[in-house]
Amino acid sequence: MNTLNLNGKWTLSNSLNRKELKDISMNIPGDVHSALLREKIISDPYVGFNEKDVQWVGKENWKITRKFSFKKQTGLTSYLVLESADTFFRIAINGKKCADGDNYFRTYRFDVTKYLHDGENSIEVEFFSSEKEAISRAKKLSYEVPCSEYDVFSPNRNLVRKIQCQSGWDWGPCLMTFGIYGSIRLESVSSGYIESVCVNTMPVSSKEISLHNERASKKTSTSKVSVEKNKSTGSWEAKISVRYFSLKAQTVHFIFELTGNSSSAVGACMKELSAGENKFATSIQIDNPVLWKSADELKENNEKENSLYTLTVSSLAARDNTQKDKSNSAKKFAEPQTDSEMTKHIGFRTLVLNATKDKNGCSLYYCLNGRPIFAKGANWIPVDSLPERWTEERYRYLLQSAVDSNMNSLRFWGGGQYENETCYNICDSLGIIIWQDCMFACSLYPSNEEFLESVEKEIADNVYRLQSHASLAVWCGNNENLGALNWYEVSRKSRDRYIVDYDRLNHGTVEKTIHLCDPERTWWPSSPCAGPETFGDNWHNDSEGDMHFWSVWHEKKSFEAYLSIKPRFVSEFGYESFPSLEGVKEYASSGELNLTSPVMEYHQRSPGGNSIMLENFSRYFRYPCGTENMLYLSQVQQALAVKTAVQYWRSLRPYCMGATYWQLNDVWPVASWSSIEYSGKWKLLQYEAKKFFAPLAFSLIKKDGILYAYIVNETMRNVDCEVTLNILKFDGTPAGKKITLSKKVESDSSVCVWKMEDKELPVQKEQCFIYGEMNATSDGKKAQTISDTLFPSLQKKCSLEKAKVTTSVTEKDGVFTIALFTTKPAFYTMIDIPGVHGIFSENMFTLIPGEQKVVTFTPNNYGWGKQFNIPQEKTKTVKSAEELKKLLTVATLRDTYE
Ligand code: BMA
Repeated sequence: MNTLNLNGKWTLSNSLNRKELKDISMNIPGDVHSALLREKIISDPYVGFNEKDVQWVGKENWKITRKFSFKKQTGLTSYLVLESADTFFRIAINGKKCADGDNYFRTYRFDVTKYLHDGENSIEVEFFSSEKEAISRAKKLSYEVPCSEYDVFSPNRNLVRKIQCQSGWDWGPCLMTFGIYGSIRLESVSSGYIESVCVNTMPVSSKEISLHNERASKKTSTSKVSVEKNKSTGSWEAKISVRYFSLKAQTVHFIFELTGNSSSAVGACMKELSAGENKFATSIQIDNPVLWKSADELKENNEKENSLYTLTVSSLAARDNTQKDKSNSAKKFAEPQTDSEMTKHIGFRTLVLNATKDKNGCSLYYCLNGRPIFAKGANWIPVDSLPERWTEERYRYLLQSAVDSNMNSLRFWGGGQYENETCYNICDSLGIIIWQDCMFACSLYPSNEEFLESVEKEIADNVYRLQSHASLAVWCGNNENLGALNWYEVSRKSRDRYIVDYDRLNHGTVEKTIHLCDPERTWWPSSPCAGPETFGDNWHNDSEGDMHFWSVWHEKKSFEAYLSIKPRFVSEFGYESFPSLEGVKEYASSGELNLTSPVMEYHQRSPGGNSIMLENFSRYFRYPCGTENMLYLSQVQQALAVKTAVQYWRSLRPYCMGATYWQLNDVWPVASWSSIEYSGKWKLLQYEAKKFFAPLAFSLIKKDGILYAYIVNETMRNVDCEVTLNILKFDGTPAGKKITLSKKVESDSSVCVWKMEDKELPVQKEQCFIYGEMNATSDGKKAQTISDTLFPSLQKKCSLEKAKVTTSVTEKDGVFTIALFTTKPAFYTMIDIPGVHGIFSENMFTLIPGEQKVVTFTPNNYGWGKQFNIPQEKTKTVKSAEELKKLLTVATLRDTYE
């Protein structure tokens, strides 16, 4: 195959009669807004109210062109391959229209042989406004099909197959982008091309395999396959399914090579093919493969990444049909010439999302290599509203941050996209288990023939593309579309009509196509839902399936509401915070740094969001003074909210087996539920997650007037734990006797090691706090020390004492060690080095007088300046400990009020 990459510099123009809109340089991969921003034709949509001023861009049509030289060879067929073209486009080569498309999520392949000539060629891609197309489609509907709409939005986004959140969301701007975000290339072949390679791995000896297959044939919605827990030996099979598009009836030789972890296997076969699409399957066995591991398991083994196996499938065109050398050796094949090739990086594992009916309802949990896994993670949204900024570096940073905070899974949410290869490759290597929604969110969708046909192709394209990724555990139909049936008057009145639409799309098209293309992977109908064949929104049902628990935040209930449910798997819940001051300054100028200023309210898209945060300050805390204290406290509050939920739900394992909070990242600088700011800076929640998601976790929980200490051990070893509980007064002196206890905690279990009614406390609950420490040893070796702090009463009722916190800083090999000392107990202590990018080993901790706290800070290059338009001077680098100490700031709860 000859490949000519057409990515690179293109020229952008627009038919408006404005000089500055002609001959603009545009990057592919890239988007129109980014090109206009680079040329200063539009102002930065992330700053102030600029988003409003750039809305015109999405209402126009745009054209990109470039020239390329091409060597035309007789006998070769040339395809134009197009990934992630956004969304309505028409292509002309050498002035002749040759292709068009209308679905961003598809991968297109057009035969353009007859349009190409030897020498210089020109190509032009014209993009048409998705917004206008959506409006025109809405007019043609015979009845209304509503969708959720936000403060700044583009209407009828549900009628076009474009990233849904680009039309505006409750955390994101409305930027209706155009462009090509993947690759655009010419592929020329003589015999045909490999359309897809799908791989399923399974242990050869497993008795359960029949169940695996049974599932596929019965098309039930959940899988029952399991292998012996942690089995790592024996033969495994990689079952390989190939789709090959043959240009003519012919014999084609295929070679399969699997290499990795110092083992390899080769296979070959000869196929008599007919013209058009051909499918066949084969398998390769490998002895004792190194199994694919979750992020937790990798850490436990002191490994950074999974070692994946590389599978290469090549097609060699036979010279004529008489050649019938059926030998298994590729070398014997006369003058083999690779015509097309596809490489996949695979991991040997079984991975399913199990739903099992039990006396309480229906459980839901991941099962990896036979071991049930508690899903600890967050929801993933696109990396940026401007697609040109989807750099590999940012994927790596965000996904590594998830793992560094002890997450083992992520949910790729349905309002975003089926992510690019880079993203899944990183998840494969880091051991992040992926829950993949199909791209439908918070809406009703049409079910006319044209729409369903387009969806069917979109699903097939993506399932074939992604199926071989080891990290991919489940295909889920959509996000909250069952809920959306109850959101609109029209659908409440005519539920039957909309349920039929839902069923046609979700089951008749999405599920059916997934079962055809990837029969062995778990299918889950919707998030949230109670399970297969159910059509309720599952909003407040904690007994079966997955749940989106939004009573805290959207229904404004207190954090205690998290303790009022016993969920099976929570795939969404969350609480907002503001970014740090430097994050806020990305959009608000110095005169606007007040939480109710117009800009601050503009960069808050959840209705009444700022008021919810402010109101809850007074629910739990003494009211903070000044903007900076409020920003800090909002992050403390967010971290405490999510911590309250996760600690309790993890304590319920194995009844509850998942806590995936909303949301990991931000697409622009904004107040939101994210735990990582747009710039990449970790909010306090991201730090707190590292503790509450730790495989071995120690938590102090307060529920209905009773105080508990729990240990959750999700490591693969039994652990001996020594727990010390200090009940201290706010001056730091003991309020009672130290409590010590020891307990052996088995692998994959949760145990309550201590409980006490708050009225049994030695002093009134407002006069003390509990500081607990757990020392764990495993196989006689000290594993770690973990601490937690609990206020038996509301923080605002406690008379905290002012603490003087002092610090000392040292530096070694670019890593800074910060030691902190305090005169009085200091709570939710946050250290920060404004303007310097990097990650602390810990943040938001309790300081106890007489105890030194040591934290490290590792600077990184991620964030401002490098990939974005934001001026370079905003990024500081620190070289010495003295320099860092000067910049270091410390915030504590007591400092937020007078
Ligand atoms: C969920 C998501 C998103 C939304 C979030 C916060 O239910 O599915 O649509 O952004 O809540 O409201």
